[in-house]
Amino acid sequence: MLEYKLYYWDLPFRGNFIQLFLEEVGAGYKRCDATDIYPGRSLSIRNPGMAPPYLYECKSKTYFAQMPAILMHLGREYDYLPKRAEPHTLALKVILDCNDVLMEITNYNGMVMWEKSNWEEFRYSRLPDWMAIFEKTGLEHGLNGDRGFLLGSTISVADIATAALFGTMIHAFPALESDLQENAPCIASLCRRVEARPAIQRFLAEQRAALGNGYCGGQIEASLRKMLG
Ligand SMILES: N[C@@H](CCC(=O)N[C@@H](CS)C(=O)NCC(=O)O)C(=O)O
Repeated sequence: MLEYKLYYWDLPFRGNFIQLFLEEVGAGYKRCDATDIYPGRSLSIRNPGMAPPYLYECKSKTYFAQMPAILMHLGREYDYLPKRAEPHTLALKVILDCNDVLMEITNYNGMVMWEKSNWEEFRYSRLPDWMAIFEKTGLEHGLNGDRGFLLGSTISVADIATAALFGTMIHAFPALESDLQENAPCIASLCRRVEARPAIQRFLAEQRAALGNGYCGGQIEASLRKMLG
């Protein structure tokens, strides 16, 4: 049964946060091209949003935009949010952190292309700090090298988001795998475990066969590839 339509580009970048989640919970969904809504219809849909991803929920006949809002909505629908107030708030904080990292790695949505000097500042200063933030969050909630989740003993939307962020990033740019391993070894292991969950593994195998190591597309992806040689 069709429960959701996800409008996004044929790229993993922000869309995979939602797609990994929909795969994990076995929701009936289809991915539609972002151009079905964006930019022409963006303002005329119910709950308009500025840019893809958009999630259409069939049962409520409504749309949701903004990746973090979409994931929080799905997390609530499928009981993938911690119950206690602190980890519940942290789940949102983790998703917002992920979105900040996406913004930073694309140099603010490709506003300016990367140059060696600012790329190295990002790669060897900001990115390791981000990785360490995720690692410390996990360690504070019982994550270790081969078990546990980011916010406790059960999987939550924060684990899906973390794998969508760093798993996708190191698949697209294998040179960054050692950065993650060095700065956040438990997060590296968490990403591997989330990516090995059966439905997610099936989906990623298909997606990666089709898209190779495509990431965010456009000139900014080319600029990232130039930096990573
Ligand atoms: N804050 C938004 C960002 C949306 C966004 O930047 N979407 C990109 C693709 S990942 C896009 O197509 N942007 C076109 C635009 O901003 O006009 C979210 O988290 O969903």
